[in-house]
Amino acid sequence: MPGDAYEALTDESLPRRLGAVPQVAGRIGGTPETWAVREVGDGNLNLVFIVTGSAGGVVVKQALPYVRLVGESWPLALYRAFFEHHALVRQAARDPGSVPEVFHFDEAQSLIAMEYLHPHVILRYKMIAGERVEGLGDFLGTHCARMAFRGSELHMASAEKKADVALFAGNVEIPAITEALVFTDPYYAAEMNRHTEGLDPVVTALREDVALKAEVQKLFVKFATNTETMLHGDLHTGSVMSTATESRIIDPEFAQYGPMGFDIGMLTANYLMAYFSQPAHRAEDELHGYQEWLLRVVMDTFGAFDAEFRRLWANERTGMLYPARLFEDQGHSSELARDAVLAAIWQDALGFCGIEMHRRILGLAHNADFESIEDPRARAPLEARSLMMGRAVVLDRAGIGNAAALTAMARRFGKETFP
Ligand code: SR1
Ligand code: MG
Repeated sequence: MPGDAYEALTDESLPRRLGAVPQVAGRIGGTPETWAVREVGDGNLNLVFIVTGSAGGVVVKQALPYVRLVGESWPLALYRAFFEHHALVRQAARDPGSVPEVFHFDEAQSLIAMEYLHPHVILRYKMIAGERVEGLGDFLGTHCARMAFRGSELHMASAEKKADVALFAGNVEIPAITEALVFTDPYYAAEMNRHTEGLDPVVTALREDVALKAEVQKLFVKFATNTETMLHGDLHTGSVMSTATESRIIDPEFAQYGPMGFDIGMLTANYLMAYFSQPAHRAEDELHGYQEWLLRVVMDTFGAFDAEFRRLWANERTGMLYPARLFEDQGHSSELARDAVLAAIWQDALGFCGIEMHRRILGLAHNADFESIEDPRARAPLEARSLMMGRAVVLDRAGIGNAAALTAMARRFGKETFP
């Protein structure tokens, strides 16, 4: 029924609608009346159904015309599914196998039917449960490097990249959420903010810190104006699904062109928040080992990013930026230039990392790592460490030379008590 008026799916209407789509119905198997339909969406925005039948299953994601977390009082454009679909197509091309396969996209219904990842679990829940994922940092770092490099004019033909920037520039309402909830609201007493009781002194200190606010605004300028590459735009541990040995990236509806350091920086913040939340989730005998594994993931992610970016620089530098005709063709090494590009990405990543470590504690959208700690007296001191390290990362990032220094900082802040 392409082109028909949007209707939010229900357990009853879904089989009717998707039963008529052969490439979806065939994956599920049997007749639509026999399908098992479960709505499992636990994110902030959308409906997500798992539909299973005799042959297997699919996941059906549908945008709602409002922010699910808040309700109908906050309307939100349905067109985000269009951009999510385009982002999934680009992610699959730029890093094959990294995202679920798309079987069907219905623009009028803002609906994407895609591969049912199982037994994958949202990475954030695995981290809360203390589970390890083999190869996690390698996969995510490599993915971030491929997306950063292959979506930029280091690699893409300029006309193609500019057309893509123009296309994604239409995704207005979704970046506006990040612009408000990430870069602005946490730094003043905005209406939708909330924070754990007991954190007031730390929150006040951050909001009174003019140097911090100025630095955050500098990073906001980059986010709002720099179109280096296509971003996932919301790459946190809730946007990764893993088994013990394999991971995939999901949910790129916040896709936009932006700075290369954004995704890896946001992801790192979520690793670090998992790290800081651990004392509430692990018994003493497991705590240290698991926290060290999380810091190893930080190291592996940046190690893999760096290695893959260098490999792509050597082998896939086909765009207009830093062309071989200015360097290698003249008998000149481009290594110095490459290292400066990598250093700039690292610095941006640190800045975005620090901001994400604030907004998940001060803003509207919190994360389960801390939210699942029921006792606010246990939660507040752990959140305070994240807030204070986030501040130090933003303000002192020029002096943080590498991932080892960042993880050493996490160990230090993990021992601190803040009022
Ligand atoms: C109103 S949406 C809040 C958050 O949920 C999404 O996952 C993004 O992280 C957004 O900032
Ligand atoms: Mg999401």
